[in-house]
Amino acid sequence: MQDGRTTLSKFLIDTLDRPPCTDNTRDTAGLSALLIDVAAAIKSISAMLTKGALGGNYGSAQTLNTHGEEQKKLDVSTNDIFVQQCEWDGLLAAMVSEEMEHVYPIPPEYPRGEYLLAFDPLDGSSNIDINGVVGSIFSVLRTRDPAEDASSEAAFLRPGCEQVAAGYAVYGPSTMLVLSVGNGTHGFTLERDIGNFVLTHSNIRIPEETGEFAINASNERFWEPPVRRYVQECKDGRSGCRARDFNMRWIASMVAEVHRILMRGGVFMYPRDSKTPAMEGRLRLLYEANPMSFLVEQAGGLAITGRERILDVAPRALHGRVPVILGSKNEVERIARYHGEYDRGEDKPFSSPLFGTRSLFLPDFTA
Ligand code: AFP
Repeated sequence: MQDGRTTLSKFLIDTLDRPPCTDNTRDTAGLSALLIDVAAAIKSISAMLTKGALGGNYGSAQTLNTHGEEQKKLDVSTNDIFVQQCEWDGLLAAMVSEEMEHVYPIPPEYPRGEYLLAFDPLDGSSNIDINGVVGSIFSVLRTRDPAEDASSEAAFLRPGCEQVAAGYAVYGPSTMLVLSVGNGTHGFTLERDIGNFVLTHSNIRIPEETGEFAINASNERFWEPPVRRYVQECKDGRSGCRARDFNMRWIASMVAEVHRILMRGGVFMYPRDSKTPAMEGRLRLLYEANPMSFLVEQAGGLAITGRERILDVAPRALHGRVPVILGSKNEVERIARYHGEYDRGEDKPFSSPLFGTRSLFLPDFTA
């Protein structure tokens, strides 16, 4: 498949609807059609966003979502676009969205399919009124068996490793769709003049090394020690134990942060913090952490909560949250190691009334 010439439809036909995929016990043609409907929703949202303030969509919807957060007008209208674009085609059994409290079963007037779609229709919506980068995130599961009540919460409460597809749209200077169906992570750029997504970034790979990290530093006093240790070492730069300088970013849009990491490496952290102890983390598992972790792992990166692989986490609620640390393999492994050392009490600086550092000899001893 050639960057710059392969459209999304051709990519999906070549990837899903021809051997070896069609050798699978279950047909994947429906998945291609579903992803094309999701892409159509993304094109509609992209067209709406480019109108900016002229579209009359800025500002608050004067409503709260299921999490008690104020909804922007675009949160509601982008959610409606996803629902209207995907509910009718007989491919879905149900949907879950950040903007809807309960599972949205496919209405009886439409045929039901075998897939489940979970999505955040507009991620980073606090950036809308400042014309910042925003995105949409989606995750696709298959119902386990036709007899399952797909409109139940239980149908969605599956670990992220069971996803059959995941992706995001990033609405930046260009609109891109980045997706995986389990054979690598691939990027498509919207060719507005013809309305096609064209393959421009095939087989994205995240560099294993990086000198860039992203975290909301205003929460520093609430972080756990292993996170504070890692960030402090990055800030110490070449004068500290890492012996090299780092750079920091924070865009307040997970899609923009993850896209940067897929393009040039880096680490994104929204760790557990004591700011709201009852919350496991800030980001939602089903339609933010899981799809992003799927894409990152398919691109050679890692995605953890700090103590376990995100894709192994068993969801307990539709809108449950998790800590998220993802990106370049070597840095995420280091952060995981710091959490392990902290949990085992091994990260305390060595102190003893009798001996120097970890050796028996005091530091000023020279042989
Ligand atoms: P909004 O969609 O409410 O703007 O939240 C965006 C987000 O879920 C994620 O995309 C960002 O990384 C994170 O929240 C930003 O959180 P802070 O507002 O605490 O920086």
